[in-house]
Parts: sequence; structure tokens; C-alpha cells
Amino acid sequence: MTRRITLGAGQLGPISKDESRAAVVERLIALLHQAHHAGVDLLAFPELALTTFFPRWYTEDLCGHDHYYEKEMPNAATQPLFDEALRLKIGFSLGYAELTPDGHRYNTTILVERDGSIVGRYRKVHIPGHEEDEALRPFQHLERRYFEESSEGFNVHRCFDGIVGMATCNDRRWPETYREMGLQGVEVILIGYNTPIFYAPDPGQNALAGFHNQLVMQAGAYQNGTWVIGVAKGGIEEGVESLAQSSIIAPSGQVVAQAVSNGDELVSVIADLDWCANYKETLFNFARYRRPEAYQRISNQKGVMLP
Ligand code: CDV
Repeated sequence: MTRRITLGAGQLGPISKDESRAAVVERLIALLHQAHHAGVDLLAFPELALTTFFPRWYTEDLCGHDHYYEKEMPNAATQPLFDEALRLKIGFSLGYAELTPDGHRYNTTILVERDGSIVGRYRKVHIPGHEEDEALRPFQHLERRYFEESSEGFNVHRCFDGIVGMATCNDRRWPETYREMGLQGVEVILIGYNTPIFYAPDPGQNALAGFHNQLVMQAGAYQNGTWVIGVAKGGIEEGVESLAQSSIIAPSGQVVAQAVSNGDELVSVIADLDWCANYKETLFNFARYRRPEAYQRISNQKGVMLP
């Protein structure tokens, strides 16, 4: 018997600075309803899905943006989303800014099963951008000011009849992200992102934003024999245009479903988790063909440090 589940990407359009959590949660619930009609079992929402992308603004006092963080999850504002997902028996992942009781700030995603239980939490590892205001930029990308990098790494979770992992935005550009989870047998990776199309350090890359988005996720899926859901908060938010192009990618590396707009949109596909084995047991049979000792030996000879 094949393990078929229906995967969904709940793409969001822009969230304005003054949009309330309640209004955003209503939008997420509208996507849940569409997902229900499409028979979705697991719906991925974007990175920082409850608020505008606040790291684009500098505040001298670190606490200046504290109202954008969640101190518990679920909380009063998000409870209706949890309740509706449970009622519809849809599992989901949700990205948000987390402020822990002891004052740590993380760019976090949680994974919720169809019975409403939280089965996984991921805190972003690769934090892009900068720490201080850079006046020459048309807008800031201060993730490194507002988030700590996590040392919890990339873990996988046995749920949804398979093995599921999470990553966040910039993580998707690093092969280690997929490989860390690939080595744990991952079958579905959920990746939320906010990717401004204007890249201040090298605007020459702007025209390639969509290409690079696909390149990294398709390679990560294929080289690890896993499904990948990439889900955007896209469109023009507070004057900044971000990439949409939410996609569901098969273990073959093929994009099998993709958003056609840069607003709120559901993308879904019926996924056979057993398709992962076609790759994990052939070309990418790690136990048989992967050679970490050889990479280490050659690196040692050349004096290159490997992690
Ligand atoms: N939110 C992100 O991590 N965005 C980065 C941008 C800054 C390049 C990304 O990799 O898409």
C-alpha cells in the first residue's frame, strides 16, 4: 500500500504593518477552508506568517519590536486557527517570531498534527542580513539584530505517516539543511520564506531571485529523495516586493505544483511518500554510495576544515 497524503502550501500575500493578528488569522483560516476542499492533510504556512516582515525596520532598543513576537503558542490570537484546523483535521506548519520566557528571540516554525498536537518545533539556523542600521539600503534586513541563531539544528519528526522536517527561508540555500534531514530519512521538508527581490549587497542577483529559489529547493529535494514544500509571503509589503512562486517539489526534483499569483493562494498536490524510496534506495542510497570519510580525508590533506 502506498503512503499517499495531500500536501498544501498556503501562500500569503503582503501583511501590512497595521494589520491585526486577528485579521491575519482570518486569512489563514480562509486558506484552511480551501485546503479542506482540496483534501489537504498537511498545509505549510510561510515564515513569520502572523505579522509584517518587521526586520525591515531598525529600532535602537531591541525590545522596540516586541509586539511582533509570540510569547506562547497557541495564544489567544492563534487559537481560532488551531481550533479550525482540528475541526477540519488538517495538520499545518506556522512560522512566527518567538520570544521565550527567558528573553531569547527566534524565527520559529511549529508543526501541528491533525489531532491538534504540536509535534515539532524548528528555530531558524541560518540568519541572513545584518545587525546595525545600514542607511544606504532602501530598506533594512535586520534579522541578525532581531533573531538569535538556533543551536538545535535540523530535526525530523515521525508524523503524517512519514518523516517530516522544517527549515526557514535562507536555510533553503544551504545544502547542509537538506542533507542533515536527508541523513535522518526525511520525506517532506516544509520551508516558509520572505525573500525580497531587491538584494542590496548585489542587485545583480535580483533578476535571478526566482531561478535561485527553484534551483536550491529542487536540488535539495532530488539529492535527498524528499518532497519539499516552499511557501512564500510574497507581493509588495510596505513598499518592498517579495518573491511568491510557492512550489511543491517531488523527490525527483520536479516542480509538481506552483502558485500563479503573489497573493493568498493555496497550492496542493497528492503526494506519494513512497516515491522517496525510489531515490533513497538507488542513486542517493547514502549507506552504499555516500563517502564522508573520503571528503574528510581529502579536506584534511588540503588543510580545509569541514564541519
Ligand atoms: N528571510 C530570509 O531569510 N530572506 C533571505 C534574503 C535576505 C536573501 C533569503 O535567503 O531569502
